[in-house]
Amino acid sequence: VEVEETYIMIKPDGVQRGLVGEIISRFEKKGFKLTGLKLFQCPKELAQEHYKDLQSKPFFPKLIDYITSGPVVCMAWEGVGVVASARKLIGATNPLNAEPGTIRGDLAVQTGRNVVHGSDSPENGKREIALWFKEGELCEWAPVQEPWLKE
Ligand code: DAT
Ligand code: MG
Repeated sequence: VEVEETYIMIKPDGVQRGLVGEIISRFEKKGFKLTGLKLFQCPKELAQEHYKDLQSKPFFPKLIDYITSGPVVCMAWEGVGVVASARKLIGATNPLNAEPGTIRGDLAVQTGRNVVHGSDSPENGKREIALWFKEGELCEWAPVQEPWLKE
């Protein structure tokens, strides 16, 4: 498994419900490296581009309304196997099917209010980080804990 990047986003319900710290801390505690972070009001066009694979779905308009209904927290995280690991920490798309211990399993009940997004492949991780962050908004840095996380 390689060092990867993933795009994690706390959706407007997560921000409104005061879950920002709780959600960020789960990725921090796991041992991944935060390389980008901002609070952001997403324009409709960006939401549509982000979810373009779902364009033809009946729920697409509602999804775009939801994602643009308030500020989101945009994050880039880096680490060994971070893409799949973050998806596990997040849990199933429908929070009612998400295992306890996962973010959606612990903190959400409906698919249309599932509090957090995570990229589904390393390619999409790169694509989404490039979509949501401008150059200069990402930081390359060496956490002091690194030798205690990697053999
Ligand atoms: P995930 O967010 O787990 O990667 P996805 O990429 O299939 O799931 O869908 C993106 C978002 O679209 C999802 O978080 C919530 C919404 N969505 C997906 N399937 C839905 C459905 N059947 N009804 C309503 N909203 C749905
Ligand atoms: Mg997805």
